[in-house]
Amino acid sequence: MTTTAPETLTEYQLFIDGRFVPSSDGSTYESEDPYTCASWARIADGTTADVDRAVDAARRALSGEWGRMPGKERARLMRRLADIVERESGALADVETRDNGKPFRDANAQVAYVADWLRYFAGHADKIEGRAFSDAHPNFFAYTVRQPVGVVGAILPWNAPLILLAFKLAPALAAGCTFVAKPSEFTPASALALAACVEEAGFPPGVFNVVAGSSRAVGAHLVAHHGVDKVAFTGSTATGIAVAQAALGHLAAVTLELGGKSPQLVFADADLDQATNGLIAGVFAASGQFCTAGSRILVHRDVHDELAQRLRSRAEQIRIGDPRDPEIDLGPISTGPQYARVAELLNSAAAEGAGVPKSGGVAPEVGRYFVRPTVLTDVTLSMQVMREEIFGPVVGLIPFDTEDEAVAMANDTPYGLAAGIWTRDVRRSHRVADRLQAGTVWVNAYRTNSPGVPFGGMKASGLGRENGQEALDSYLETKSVWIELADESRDPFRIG
Ligand code: TXE
Repeated sequence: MTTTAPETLTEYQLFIDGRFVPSSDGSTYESEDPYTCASWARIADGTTADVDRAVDAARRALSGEWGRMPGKERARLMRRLADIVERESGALADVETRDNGKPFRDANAQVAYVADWLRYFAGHADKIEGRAFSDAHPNFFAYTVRQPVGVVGAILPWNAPLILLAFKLAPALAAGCTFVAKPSEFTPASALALAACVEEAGFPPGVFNVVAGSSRAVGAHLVAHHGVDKVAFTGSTATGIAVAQAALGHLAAVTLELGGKSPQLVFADADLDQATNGLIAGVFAASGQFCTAGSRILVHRDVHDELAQRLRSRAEQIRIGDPRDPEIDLGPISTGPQYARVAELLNSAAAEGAGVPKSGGVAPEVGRYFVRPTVLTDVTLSMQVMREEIFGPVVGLIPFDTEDEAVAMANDTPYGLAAGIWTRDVRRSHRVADRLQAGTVWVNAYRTNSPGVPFGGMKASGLGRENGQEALDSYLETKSVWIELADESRDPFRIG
């Protein structure tokens, strides 16, 4: 990463056991602003010893004040944190924009989501209930209690650092868990900025810890740590598999939110104005760097040419540049390696015969990591760009003739994260939604989320769900308690 004059850098320390601390060996690294391509922050460079300290603190918090705290008190702290996040939203969004290159107006909306997620799950914290079984067995009464799964190790990506942290943190706190976050080495700052809000909210020490680190060994140590009871991961499928294997090595629970190659199906009867707008949101927002990006547009042959033309002319109007400028729609690609990956996929598309418009492709004249929104035509499902996750503002259109063909093409991918259907026919929308292999299906919409609606992937897109009741359940263990009601002794050699 490039270096600027050290005095201009903002300093961030690790947050362990309720205190901001340097890394155990005193080392630091610099985080790059992908718009200026210069370092803007100096980050304490966490080590495996820091992970050990954080996990120890989280374990102590579980058996201390936090572990004994009633749900309504946890809820109160979570609501206080939501208020502080809201008060600090401008500053938090600014950090996200600097570290990630996300346009400020999108970053600001995502920080507002963090407060929403905390408040939604705060409402669950005092409603965690078991069941009673008066007739489970003669002369027995049985009941279940739901207890926090324990210490959560959260591995976070760089594309939406704060909101993807909130997807994990909010249900974990509601359940009574403690938390060690390992942000992406590319975007460590916002989790550390959030830690200042957690400190001010008054959570007991050790409930929330952040260990940033430039080495991937830090995350690997956290997920393999025997003091971690659950691993919550968002990232690539390949890393997700390695993370799950390490977690299962000590039988920690795992949720994985992984990559995608989501289809958007546009039928001939769709409202093309609405569809164009939704398709743009579904693949070009955040420069296409979100897991549900709808990068495969499957369109009925009758409207293929018209839709391609509309998308290209709308794409040309998208304003790219300084993400701090409120007039800008798209900032840079967030990291150097990711920019190289998008550029490589664009080259492969051209080499395989795809139609790449002159208005698309990389944009070095705007900045080193810029890619213009690019609508590819003449693509096939076998091309690399149509099979692999791009994570950039690039989309391809493929025509279909029948509903069956559209569904078959949509499902012809190892992934199963999301899909979009554009049609005015309500019967078709239900029929197709039912047949798509995807954890989320949007109809005449795309890229909406709510803390109450489960989110996650089928197939190579993940394991388990974030958000909603399913998320809360994944941070709880169920314990069954049996009580003998009869006074007499039983035959000890016969199952009772
Ligand atoms: O992801 P990784 P990267 C996809 C996207 C992108 C690709 C690579 O296609 O091009 O992944 O991005 C930590 N044990 N997505 O390299 O490797 C790492 O430090 C424990 C999709 O950033 O998955 C980081 O914090 N942790 C995605 C996190 O895992 C490990 C979001 C993600 O890194 C580790 C981001 C290990 N062995 C990228 N190795 C989505 N689902 O939205 C790395 N990490």
